[in-house]
Amino acid sequence: MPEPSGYEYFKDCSAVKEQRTEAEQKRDEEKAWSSGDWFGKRTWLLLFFGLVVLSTFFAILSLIIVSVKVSGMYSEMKELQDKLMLQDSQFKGNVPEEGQRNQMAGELSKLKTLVFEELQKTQGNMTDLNSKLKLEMFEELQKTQSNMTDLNSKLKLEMFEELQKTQSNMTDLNSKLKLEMFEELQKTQSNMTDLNSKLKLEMFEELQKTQSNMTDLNSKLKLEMSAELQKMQGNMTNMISKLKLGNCTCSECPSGWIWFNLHCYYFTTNSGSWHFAKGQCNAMDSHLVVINSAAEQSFIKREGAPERYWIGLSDSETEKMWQWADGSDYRSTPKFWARGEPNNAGNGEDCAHIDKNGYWNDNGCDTRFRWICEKSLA
Ligand code: MMA
Ligand code: CA
Repeated sequence: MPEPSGYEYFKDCSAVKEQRTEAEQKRDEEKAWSSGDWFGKRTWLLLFFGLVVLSTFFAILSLIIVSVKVSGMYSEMKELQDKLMLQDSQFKGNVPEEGQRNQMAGELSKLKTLVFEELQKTQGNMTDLNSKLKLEMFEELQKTQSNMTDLNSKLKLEMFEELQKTQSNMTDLNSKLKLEMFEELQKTQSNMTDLNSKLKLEMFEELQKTQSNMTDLNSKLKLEMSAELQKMQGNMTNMISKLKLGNCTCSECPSGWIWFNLHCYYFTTNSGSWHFAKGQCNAMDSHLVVINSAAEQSFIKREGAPERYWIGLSDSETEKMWQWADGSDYRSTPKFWARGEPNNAGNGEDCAHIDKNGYWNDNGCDTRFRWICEKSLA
């Protein structure tokens, strides 16, 4: 015979279970109840009933306590009401009569009067106190004032003394300062004097140096100028020689002759008559000087004074008809006669000469004078 499968085995077990008896089931339940399990039905029932009994007990207890308390309170209330009623009746019984009220009003007015009097007294006292206070304050003020005056006087005295001290100190200081300043000034003055002397010395030395330098410079300058002049003279000589025309020396005067404005003048040192002089000049290819301008007159005056010299002017042909030696027109040339000349003194003065003062005079033609010859370079 084959072995049954697992399923079939389990099927068989269920079947066995279904087959259990009711008696067996009852027995199991009883077992459960009696086995002491806390979660059994019986225990729960017992607990429920216990609780019901306890609550009922407490409810009744509370009711009793509350009723006792309420009855107490009620009796208290009653007592209070009685008291109030009693007080009310007493009060109603104490309302004063009219007489009593008048008496009370009288007492009240007396009280008022008393209070008023007391107030007046207090006011009087206050006034007195005030006066006293005023007096005391006044006295105190007077004292304070007197103290202040004393203090002021003391302070003034102290200040005066202090000022006197300060003044004396200042005077001392001033004197000291003056002394110091005087000393300082003296020192400064002495220093200044020294400096001045030094400065003077230095300046003197400097001046001497400058002077010596100037002297040197002057000498140098003179030397240079002399050299320059010599050069210039040489150049002039060359230029003059270049200007020579034929036999005539146009820009150069012969030795002993003086050059002026393109003319040469010869001032003699020997003397002779006017006619002798005229002849001498002609012999030297010249004529007695003829003055044609103020410049020429100045030149003659300058070179001739203070000697007397014959000039080329005479009126020997016709009296008062003055004629120049070279034929120049006497009327058109400037005249430089001395004051009061020509005077033809002694009726015998027909020849003119330069007098000592440089101005012209007519004189006797035989008088012996130096003479001036003139020739043109042109
Ligand atoms: C006076 C004066 C001239 C005159 C000379 C003659 C000195 O001057 O009268 O006019 O020509 O004498 O010597
Ligand atoms: Ca004269």
